[in-house]
Amino acid sequence: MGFWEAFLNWLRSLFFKQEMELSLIGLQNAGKTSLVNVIATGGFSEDMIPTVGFNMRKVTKGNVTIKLWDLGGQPRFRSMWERYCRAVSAIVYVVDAADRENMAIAKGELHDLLSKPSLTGIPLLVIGNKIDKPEAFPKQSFTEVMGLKTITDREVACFMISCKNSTNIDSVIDWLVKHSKKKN
Ligand SMILES: Nc1nc2c(ncn2[C@@H]2O[C@H](COP(=O)(O)OP(=O)(O)O)[C@@H](O)[C@H]2O)c(=O)[nH]1
Ligand SMILES: [Mg+2]
Repeated sequence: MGFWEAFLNWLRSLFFKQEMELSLIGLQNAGKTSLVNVIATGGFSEDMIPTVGFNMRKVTKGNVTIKLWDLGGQPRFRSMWERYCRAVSAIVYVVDAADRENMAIAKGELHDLLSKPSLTGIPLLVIGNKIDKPEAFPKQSFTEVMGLKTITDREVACFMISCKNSTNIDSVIDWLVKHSKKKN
């Protein structure tokens, strides 16, 4: 095992010791499942949460619970956003940074979600994924297109990553560790 992989594994082990519940959301195909796989590298258990018409999964490993679902095209289910995000330590929003066609939809869904009063103040991590693709937006344009500067009611971080190449996964895990409640 190289130094880099050993370092990532150390970060992963720190992360799964945290007591934490996260919401991991984004449009279909953004890379949410890939991100869970690259963070957890197996050893997690996965449950479907039976909610009619609403594809919601819950992944658990150690003390960490990740609630995952696909946003977009389901206005009927917006009333459930609050139920699934309230009281989480952080909201992680994944975007395909190379999918320029759907970026406006991704932006709209994010800003609708953040307008829910009960979610005010929950730290937000926005992830631009698939930066291995040549057409991916660079960070500055991504930040602008997603309107991240206009979000002022909470802490916002943004990382550009590639799940495929494991680029910047360490930054993501490090941010998550810093935003979990420490176990005493
Ligand atoms: N090129 C590239 N493809 C990716 C990356 N991450 C995910 N994908 C691909 O994008 C597709 C959707 O990924 P998935 O994790 O299923 O998205 P989800 O619907 O948000 O869970 C799959 O074909 C993945 O292999 C990445 O960093 N780079
Ligand atoms: Mg998925």
